[in-house]
Amino acid sequence: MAELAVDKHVKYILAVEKNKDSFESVVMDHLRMNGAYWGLTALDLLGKLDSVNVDEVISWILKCQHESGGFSGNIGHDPHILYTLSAVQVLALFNKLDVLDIDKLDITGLQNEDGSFSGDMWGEVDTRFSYIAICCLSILCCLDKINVEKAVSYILSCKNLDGGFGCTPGGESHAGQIFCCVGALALTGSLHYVDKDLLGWWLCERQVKSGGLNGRPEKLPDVCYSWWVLSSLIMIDRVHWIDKEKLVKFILDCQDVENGGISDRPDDAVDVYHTYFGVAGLSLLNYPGLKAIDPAYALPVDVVNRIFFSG
Ligand code: BD6
Ligand code: ZN
Repeated sequence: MAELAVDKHVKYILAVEKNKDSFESVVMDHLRMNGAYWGLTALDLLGKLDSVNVDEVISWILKCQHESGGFSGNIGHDPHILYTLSAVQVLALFNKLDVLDIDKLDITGLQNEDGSFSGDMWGEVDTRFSYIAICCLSILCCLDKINVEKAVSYILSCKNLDGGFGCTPGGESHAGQIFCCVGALALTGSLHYVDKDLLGWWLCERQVKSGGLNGRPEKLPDVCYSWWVLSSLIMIDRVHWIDKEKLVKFILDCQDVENGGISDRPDDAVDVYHTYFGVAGLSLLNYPGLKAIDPAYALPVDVVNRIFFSG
């Protein structure tokens, strides 16, 4: 079987970060905060975070913070909770959480009466935003700033008869949304509300013949679902229900072994998003030489331990 082309992937990630005129950089421009999280976390899992200029990254992140407290995807764009989590995660990677003014973040103000969360002041609701709020506040050790009980009960109202979760109550089950709901329940100590066998069954049915995982029935497999599905299976303790070896092979088959990077499926164009989720998936599968990643925080385990055990 092919091996993970570690050095090529490191080179690829560092090149995308530098080359702001590439097709990929232009397309991802408004998502740059997420791009920073994907690229930098992948580098850390690969053991190469030290090739990055920390001060440059931190000062750019702070320039993306708005008066309101939220972060935007890049300098000059509008703030949204989607980017606040990526900013907090990158600061955690570099052990720089102390540059944040927690009271200014204003995540509390995004919680609605029914316990749900809006993504910004315009109000769209999505269980992704519940996960993001809970994950940010948990990293910053201030979950008490929101109504956790109501947040949990809203997430449970998005649970479907097939065991999965959707975006809002009644919304179709989707692996990405399931990660958000299961992750939020894990971070609040509420996993006992999940029917683990029923959900585990739905999740392990996502594995197709090639070994890859899809995000919903009838869809093509995609490397990024290795993360959304596998992390959820680990959190509910049912990861032994999938064929791990075949999934490792599928992810490795999606590498560009010449120029580095990982694509959504074999022979497609690579991007940083799928490179990160491919590496993160392999980390969850205990691929040799990679740092371990925490399935609920989506951060390296040593980073999570540093947050909670060494102040
Ligand atoms: C997110 C998910 C969970 C928790 C917090 C989150 N914050 C933001 C997100 C979604 C975000 C992400 O994964 N951040 O780490 N996703 C994206 O930024 C992607 C970017 C993208 C666009 C086009 C091609 C490849 C990547 N995005 C906006 C998406 O819609 C991708 C698109 C895609 C990837 N592969 C096939 N299509 N889909 C996606 O992120 O699906 C996972 C998902 C969906 C809904 C809820 C949770 C996760
Ligand atoms: Zn994908």
